[in-house]
Amino acid sequence: MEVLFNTKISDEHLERVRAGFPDLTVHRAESIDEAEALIANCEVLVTWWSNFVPDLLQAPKLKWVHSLAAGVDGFFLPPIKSGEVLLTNSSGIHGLPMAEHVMAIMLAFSRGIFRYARQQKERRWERLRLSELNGKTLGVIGMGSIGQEIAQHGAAFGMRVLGVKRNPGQQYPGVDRMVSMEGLDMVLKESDYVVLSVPLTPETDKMIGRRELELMKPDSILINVARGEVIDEAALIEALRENIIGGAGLDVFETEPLPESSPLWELENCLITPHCAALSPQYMARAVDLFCRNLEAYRNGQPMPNLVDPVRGY
Ligand code: OXD
Repeated sequence: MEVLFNTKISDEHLERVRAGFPDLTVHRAESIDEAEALIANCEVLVTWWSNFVPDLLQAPKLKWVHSLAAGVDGFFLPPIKSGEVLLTNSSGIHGLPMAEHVMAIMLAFSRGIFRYARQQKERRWERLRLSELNGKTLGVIGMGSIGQEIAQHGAAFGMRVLGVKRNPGQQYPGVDRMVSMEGLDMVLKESDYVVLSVPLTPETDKMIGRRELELMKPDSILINVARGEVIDEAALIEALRENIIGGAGLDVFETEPLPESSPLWELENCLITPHCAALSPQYMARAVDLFCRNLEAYRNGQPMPNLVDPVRGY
């Protein structure tokens, strides 16, 4: 059986896969041309959503695509939708760095850090009105493994945590109240910080528009570490300009890289990071371990822990 990693990956990480599965042939293709030259005999393709090339799905022996990212929007082409080619994701390894990233954004707003960074550039000594996260309400929209970690981090800072999930049957550590999508409006109204950690699906596409922004408190902060399309970006730009909400911390955008012409760059109440919330020096080691767990299950004919449901979309 042949496996193709279509990504930049170190020898050390590839060796981990080879050592665990010595009878496999494991290829590395750093460019699309290399991937196209190697895919014909491969049963498994490991890749990113950002550089995924749909043509590779036509490879005659391909049975399984593994995404190194958590979000798999963009992968739902006919062979995957029909279940002919299986799809797995890397959900489960993003929680810690992303929760720290969200905490950093919340603290940057509550403690004025990013405004102070601007003042420092201007050699300006001016005290800003600051606040505490302690006692504030954090609404986490999307309670998968990322949302759960964000909720626990928020709770550790003394925040009251509200969680929104499609099927909210379960209780999660640190969450004061779980609600279904029907409770979204209530969460938007009550939260001081709203964090989006949902997968992008037809249901979540533009789930935050003008109406939802108007429900939020005028000093609340909206944080998006999901996908840009979850927010109607034009409506958000307007809301930030009109101070309908207090600010936004955005790691993801409708178009990435965020075009230089985007008005978001200029807005004083907007903090921008370049889709990096999940980055960590441990990322690839964790991703390779997770892939190996799925590979083990695949080879033993057992259910793969990260199998994506092509109908549900995550
Ligand atoms: C992901 C991401 O989906 O980092 O993994 O955005």
